[in-house]
Amino acid sequence: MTIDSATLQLLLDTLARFVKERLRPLESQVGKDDRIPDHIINEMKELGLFGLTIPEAYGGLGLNMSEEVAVARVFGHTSPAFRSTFGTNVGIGSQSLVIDGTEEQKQHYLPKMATGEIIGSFCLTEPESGSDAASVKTTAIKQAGHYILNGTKRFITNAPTADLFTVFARTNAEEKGSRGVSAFLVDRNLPGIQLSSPYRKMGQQGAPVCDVIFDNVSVPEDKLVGGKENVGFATAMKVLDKGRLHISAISVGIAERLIEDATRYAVERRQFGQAIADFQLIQAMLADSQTDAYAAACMVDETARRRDTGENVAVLAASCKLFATEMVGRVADRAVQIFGGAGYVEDDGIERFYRDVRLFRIYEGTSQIQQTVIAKDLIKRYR
Ligand code: COS
Repeated sequence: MTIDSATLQLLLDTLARFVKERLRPLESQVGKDDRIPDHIINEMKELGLFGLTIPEAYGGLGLNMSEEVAVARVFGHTSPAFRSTFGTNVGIGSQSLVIDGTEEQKQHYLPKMATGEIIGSFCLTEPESGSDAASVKTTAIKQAGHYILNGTKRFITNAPTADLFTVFARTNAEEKGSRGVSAFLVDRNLPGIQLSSPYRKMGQQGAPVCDVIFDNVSVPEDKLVGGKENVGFATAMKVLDKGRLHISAISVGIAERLIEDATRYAVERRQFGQAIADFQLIQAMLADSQTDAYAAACMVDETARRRDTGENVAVLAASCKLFATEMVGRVADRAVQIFGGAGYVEDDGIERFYRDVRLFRIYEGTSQIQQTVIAKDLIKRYR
């Protein structure tokens, strides 16, 4: 859907107030406790955040890509763990279903995902299949109306709290590459599913990640996404195209937050008898950060707009993710530099953002994978 601009502005203002008044005061606590408080999760549910991108017909807000990136940017103004709480329902945990699910599958799961009653999670990565996503080894063997799943999925965001896993598994053992992979909707409570302990991570405390182990898990055949075997890899890629734009928008939001914090600090902090903001070497860091963030914002808005017109934006989304996530890494680094010693200790939270943003260059496709996607497309056009 497309909402009118006044309604969108109202939504963005409400969410900006929620971020400022409810989430920002909790950043340090969440960083220490590694947990988002339950009352905040309930407020997120009430605001409809779990259903932002789920179509209205299934109880969500049905935001289009331009609207989604605008919301993601607002959530970039606080710790990314808050966004991650509802992020899998909005993104990789629900979109396989939204994009390629059957009508029955959508009706069964999406309304509950939209309210946050069901948390979705995306199980693609494995111990031996990371960037080479087409090489998944988890198997799904058809047997009497069921698929028997065996394998391990690694570093799965929100798996500790998930009720539904979208699992990518090999249905064709003869085909080692992308053409033998299928997507399944796997309920958490099926026998044979085990979770590892949550990982202790460099950053993004409050966004739980663990491994999911499938040991002879019997999944009814009607849980095959779209009812079609061996097309799961394309589903995963379509989901990731969208996810990459979303992560790019968050990166823009975090860069804006860090520029705001660093500028305020530079204006207040005095050295050599004047505000450090008056030194041109500090100004250069602020100006470079502002320019970086603006460039990424333009890329994200333009790519989202083009996706909304129906254009295939796979390569543009890869460009956005490459630039925006590297950009926020540079901005976070400069923010630490401007804060100096105060940026290195935990009091002002700058070091926490520095650690948090590091993940953006890795998950949903590393910077090097984005470069590969972009270069492959470019070379194909000239060969
Ligand atoms: N949309 C739809 N289909 C796509 C697609 C996209 N964006 N990208 C690829 N495909 C299709 C291709 O058209 C091809 O289909 P055919 O076999 O019918 O021709 C198939 O998928 C295989 O594509 P390709 O040959 O490009 O696959 P590769 O094995 O070379 O891998 C990369 C492609 C490396 C880009 C992919 O494996 C990737 O994105 N890896 C990173 C994984 C990732 O992001 N992991 C994060 C986990 S989630 S946090």
